[in-house]
Amino acid sequence: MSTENTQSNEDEFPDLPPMPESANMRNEAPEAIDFPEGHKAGFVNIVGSPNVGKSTLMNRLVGENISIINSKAQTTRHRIMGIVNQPEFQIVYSDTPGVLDPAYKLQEGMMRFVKTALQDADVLILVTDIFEEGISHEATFDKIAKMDIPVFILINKVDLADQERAMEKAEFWQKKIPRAHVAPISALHNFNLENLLDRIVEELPVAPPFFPKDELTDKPMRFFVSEIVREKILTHYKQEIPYSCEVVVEEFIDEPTICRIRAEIRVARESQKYIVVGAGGRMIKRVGTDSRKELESFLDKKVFLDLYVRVDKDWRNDERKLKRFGYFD
Ligand SMILES: Nc1nc2c(ncn2[C@@H]2O[C@H](COP(=O)(O)OP(=O)(O)OP(=O)(O)O)[C@@H](O)[C@H]2O)c(=O)[nH]1
Ligand SMILES: [Mg+2]
Repeated sequence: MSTENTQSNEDEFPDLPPMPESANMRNEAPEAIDFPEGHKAGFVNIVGSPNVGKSTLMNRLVGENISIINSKAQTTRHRIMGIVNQPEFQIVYSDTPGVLDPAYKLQEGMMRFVKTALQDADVLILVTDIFEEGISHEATFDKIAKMDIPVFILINKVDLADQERAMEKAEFWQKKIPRAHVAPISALHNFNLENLLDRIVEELPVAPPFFPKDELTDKPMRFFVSEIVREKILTHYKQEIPYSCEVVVEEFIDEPTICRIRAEIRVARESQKYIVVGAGGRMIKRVGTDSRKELESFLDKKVFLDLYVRVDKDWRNDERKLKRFGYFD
């Protein structure tokens, strides 16, 4: 995606701060793209508590595995866009990190993504599940309740509840925001998602596309590579380890028949490095093998993965490092 802004009035307003990323994208109406009269387009942003199934839902709606999914909370750390293109509309979904009160700088960065997603949404999807009791994060909910854009409240994981509980939840949420479209769904089992697309398209504003019509996401290949490795870390380690790791792709060489990748797992402390490596390097080897297999299927070619573990002291609280990892502007 080009970041050049051809309509810039930089000369007139030389001191203006740079646009936030999402606002910038909105100025970028790609003029070369053909679209019919009455074309609809908009940002459909998905928010909700950790672990309720936001990423599972976005992947279903887009039809591709864009966001990593895991049974541990706080899997998603970034705002990740998944784009659905049809000749007559373009839906730009955004998956976001689960809403929480930040306890360290990394989480502050994560919550900034949620904040922007609440600001630039044309349509909002609030995901909850049948286990969430009441309203977990009042401040965020109050903001959503006051917004004057269409809101969908999707009660996920109804495959794990009886109908009565699902109905109770639906009534609870409908009372909280009477104008919202409330629906029980199962993102995992693709239940009750058929009509959702049509209803979302109905709510989209008439607008030109924001992205070229063949784009699927706003993120580069390296991002998905690091996310695949991070997902394996979430799967293989317990407790605080996944939350203390960041994956940095240091080298990505895409050759015709093989992809050569060098990635570093950054941990916050020396003791975590020992756990991640494991006795005789067993654990890191497992993570490497699983990552390589998935990368091969994702990239559709052979992958050579060189995986290192490095201590990057207290990176989670270091704003300069977090900037480099893409959590702050
Ligand atoms: N039974 C059931 N499990 C689901 C459903 N949707 C998601 N899950 C599971 O719930 C867990 C969390 O799913 P995610 O999609 O990662 O949830 P999330 O809201 O994106 O989580 P964070 O990124 O951590 O905030 C995973 O184990 C999913 O397989 C569903 O409809 N039914
Ligand atoms: Mg997620």
